[in-house]
Amino acid sequence: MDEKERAITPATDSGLALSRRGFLRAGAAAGAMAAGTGAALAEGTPDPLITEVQPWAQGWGDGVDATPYGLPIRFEGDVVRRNVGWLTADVISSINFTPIHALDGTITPAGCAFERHHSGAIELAKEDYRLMIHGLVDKPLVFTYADLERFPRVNRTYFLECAANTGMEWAGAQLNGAQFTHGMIHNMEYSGVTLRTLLEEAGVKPEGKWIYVEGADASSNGRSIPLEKALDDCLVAFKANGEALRKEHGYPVRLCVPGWEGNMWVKWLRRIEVTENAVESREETSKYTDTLEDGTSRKWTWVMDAKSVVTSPSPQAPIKHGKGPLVITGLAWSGRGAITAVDVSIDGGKTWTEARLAAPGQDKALTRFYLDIEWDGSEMFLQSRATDETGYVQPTKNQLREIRGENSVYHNNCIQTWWVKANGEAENVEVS
Ligand SMILES: Nc1nc2c(c(=O)[nH]1)N[C@H]1C(S)=C(S)[C@@H](COP(=O)(O)O)O[C@H]1N2
Ligand SMILES: [Mo]
Repeated sequence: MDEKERAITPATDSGLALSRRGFLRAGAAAGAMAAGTGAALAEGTPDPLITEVQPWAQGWGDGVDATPYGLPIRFEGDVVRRNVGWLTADVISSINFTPIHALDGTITPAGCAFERHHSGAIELAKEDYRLMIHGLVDKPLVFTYADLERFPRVNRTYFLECAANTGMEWAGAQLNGAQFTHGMIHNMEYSGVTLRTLLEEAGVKPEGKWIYVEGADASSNGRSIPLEKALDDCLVAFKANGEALRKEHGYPVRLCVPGWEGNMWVKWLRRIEVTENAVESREETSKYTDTLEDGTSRKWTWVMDAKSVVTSPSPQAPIKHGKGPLVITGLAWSGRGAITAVDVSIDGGKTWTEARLAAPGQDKALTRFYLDIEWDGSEMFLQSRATDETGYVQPTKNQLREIRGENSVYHNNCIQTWWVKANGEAENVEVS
């Protein structure tokens, strides 16, 4: 038998191949074991997908040289970043959203992770990269990319959430999909050097109380960060999920400011100035402050409070299988530490059931939760509520409005409601 023949002949010598009758009986038994979720095969109606040799088993598949760097299979072409038309004033100063409704686990694939740029995504080669540390330091320094690679390295997984995530929902339920209401977030494993290591190399003078960080793009996106945070857990990162940062995520080097608003995670990081006071730049005065009911504004609201959302079922991920076993799943996170519990309600917050965390909550990283229920086929008002290690509990929309009014854009971490109808379709709604 030559190679080609072997590929198109079903195996008969493995002991695994069963006669057609034997196979059907085995199929029916397996169906019965799976708690009624699998369709048990009816006697006498063979499934051609099982009984017939399919086209993909009748010839060669692609060779190993067909895709030196892989993209998702075409059937998954829907799992992509999306814009909200009226939010994207133009493509240069724009935002797109992670398809969280279609992902599972906690790591966001870089290829579909949200992006926010103030002046477009720039192309900066490693050879052209310079990072300057100056200001109130003993020894001003400039690092090349190759220099950064020679400092002791760490790996840490953190979420980045834009402070504007869910910001369109203050006045009422607006955007129909978890991707649009909660998709300004990604969660990656970063490799890099701690900012502390680099600051210690330069030697911070006793008067130094803040750092001012700036990117190499035209917007520069400058932000002031208290020295305490800079020395605590910030990273100067050059890899995400094992590979180089994508151009759009700040190649070759970005800053990670764990748990704090995404705006501070400066991309294409070029300059760190140690200062005595905050600079009060555009991004931390006219932007990224929260205007309250009385017209005054909250300032320095850096931390992203505990938050969660059911990703499925949700408007873009309706229930298609009718009543019976249903997996409810979602994401929870807190900028103040680890998630310790997530509760799920199917009746708009009247009663709650504790969900199962897929893995124990990690510090300032996304946590996946599941609640496995027997759905009776009636409508649900689906909510999730996160609790973090400080004991903080995610507020309802009304609780948040009582304190913050409705003038805010940023830092909306309220409980989200999906109205799941009897036909399985879901809609973004508010319950009072
Ligand atoms: N240099 C630079 N850094 C930047 C920005 C920018 O426009 N330029 N946008 C900021 C904002 S508002 C957010 S929310 C995050 C977005 O990071 P991402 O594109 O990896 O999602 O980057 C921040 N860092
Ligand atoms: Mo942002």
